[in-house]
Amino acid sequence: KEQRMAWWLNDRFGMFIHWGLYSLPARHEWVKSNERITDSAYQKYFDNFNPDLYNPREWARMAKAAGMKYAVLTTKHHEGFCLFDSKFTEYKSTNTAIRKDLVKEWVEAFRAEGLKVGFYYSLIDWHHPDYTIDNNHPQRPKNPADYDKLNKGRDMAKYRTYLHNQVKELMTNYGKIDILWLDFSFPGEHGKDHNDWGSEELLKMVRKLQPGIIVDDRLDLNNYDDGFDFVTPEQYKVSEWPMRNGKKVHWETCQTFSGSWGYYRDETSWKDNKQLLVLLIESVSKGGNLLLNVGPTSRGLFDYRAQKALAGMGDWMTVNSRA
Ligand code: FUL
Repeated sequence: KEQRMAWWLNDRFGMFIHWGLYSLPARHEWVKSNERITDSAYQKYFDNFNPDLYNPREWARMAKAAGMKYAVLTTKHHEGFCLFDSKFTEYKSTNTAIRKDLVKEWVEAFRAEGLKVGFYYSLIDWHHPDYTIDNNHPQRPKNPADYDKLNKGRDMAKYRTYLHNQVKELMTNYGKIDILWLDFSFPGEHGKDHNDWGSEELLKMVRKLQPGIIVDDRLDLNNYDDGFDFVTPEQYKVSEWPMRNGKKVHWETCQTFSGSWGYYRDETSWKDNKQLLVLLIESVSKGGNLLLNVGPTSRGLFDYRAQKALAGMGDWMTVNSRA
């Protein structure tokens, strides 16, 4: 394990990219759930998805210039839309106006700039008809007694097969993948845990197909031997070294420039250059990694505020990065 973690522990700084249909409404990647939007009302974002200015080589150059050494892209977020050409769904970028496997181009572009590549894949899926309605689903009922009624005809076992099939595609069709970022478990009433995802089996398959891959901790396998490679403190500064089962573990904090992960046009809470640098320096000096997020626009561009923030990191990294 320590061997497969070596590059990640050295590189320390990566780019997260949250991109999907939610970049069209441009007000949070959770918009479908937050506003309880129906599938038919959400359809317009699929119909209008056309990132004609998508140039992943440009994204990769900006990541590299910022001093980042690896990147993780949302191949599918909670909304269920796939940026890759999956055999198991029609809800994918190749069926939109752009007609492209966006993941394939992304992987090639980032590798070409010398960055390591990672896939984020959402275990949650608000589009799949077999995915059972739970406490964060857009169609969640006001009255808890209605869950059973709403879930009639939905079959989590079928969704599980779908999810395993898609992860298999991602682990098979794009060459060597350095990181897999699965997201996420929320055990409890009307929540989901490792049994719903088939986590143990899923992880076994991933490790077999990609022996060197590094996997996050959101599969609800915290108590398993080798159930994860690093933990993922989200949106807060880590003050003490994270522990699991009495042992120090590798960690990476993921953070946004403002509040949301998906492109949010009207958000005004952008961190300034000093805040971002402090985040990086504090994380690394405390033994962690920083995965800093960009939410590209629906046409495929990095917002000017993101570009400015990245350039500011780059100025500092140019003189302070060790490799
Ligand atoms: C969370 C997700 O629900 C957010 O949308 C985002 O992807 C973040 C990195 O993880 O759990």
